[in-house]
Amino acid sequence: MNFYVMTLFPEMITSGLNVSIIGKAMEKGTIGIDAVNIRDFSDNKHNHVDDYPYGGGAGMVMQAEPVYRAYNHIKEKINKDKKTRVVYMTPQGKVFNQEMAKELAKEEDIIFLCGHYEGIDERVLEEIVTDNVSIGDYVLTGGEMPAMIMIDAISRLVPSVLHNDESAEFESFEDNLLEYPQYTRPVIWKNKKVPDVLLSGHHLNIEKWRREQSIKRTFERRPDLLLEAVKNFSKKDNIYLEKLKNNE
Ligand code: 6GU
Repeated sequence: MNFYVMTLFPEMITSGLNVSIIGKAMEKGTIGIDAVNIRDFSDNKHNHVDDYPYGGGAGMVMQAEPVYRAYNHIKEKINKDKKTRVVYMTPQGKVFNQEMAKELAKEEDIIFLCGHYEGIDERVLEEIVTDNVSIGDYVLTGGEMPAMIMIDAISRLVPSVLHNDESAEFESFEDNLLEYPQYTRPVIWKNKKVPDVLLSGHHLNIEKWRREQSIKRTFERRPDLLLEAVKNFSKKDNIYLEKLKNNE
């Protein structure tokens, strides 16, 4: 899978994603990340890519033409007869979540557009953008970190980016439940003991305990997720949730 990022700060993207699991996947060639500097496509001798907003107001607006040229440069490298998703990172977009990550992981190529200053000339957005995406209800100075977050979340769903034993199939949000707590050696740390059931070697009991811990965590920390989670609940799950609600 290939990610193309149109940005004024390409080194932010490449240095931020060149490590750990995503860095390994790039090394192996499982994923490719190409950060394209919009400034390289400026149409003036000063390499400016922004100008004052028509109608006045604070800040500068990124011009349409350099963005459009950067886009065409990328399109020339991609399979010509395929329509490619172009994701504009903006707080005015649909809020990114695991479901969207799964959907986008099916794509062969994705182009991200990162804005800075007060935004980008609306006309080029109308011309090229297929998806407006936000990463949450707060305002950032640019779309680079949001794009990196999306690339990370999408990449780990691409086959063979994760090892089998870190598989993304059974984990938080897959069934709208949070993960159960984890422990490793030593058995006692600061007078706190690892739960006995995890030392018992009784796999059915361990599975039951972990399932209940997931439900408990979600109930306590993200009750908003439970509305969806209960749709896949077993009879035992429901009985356990009732106990939690009754403070038993
Ligand atoms: Cl995608 N961009 C910016 N600039 N701020 C944001 C965002 C994106 N998502 C949340 N805040």
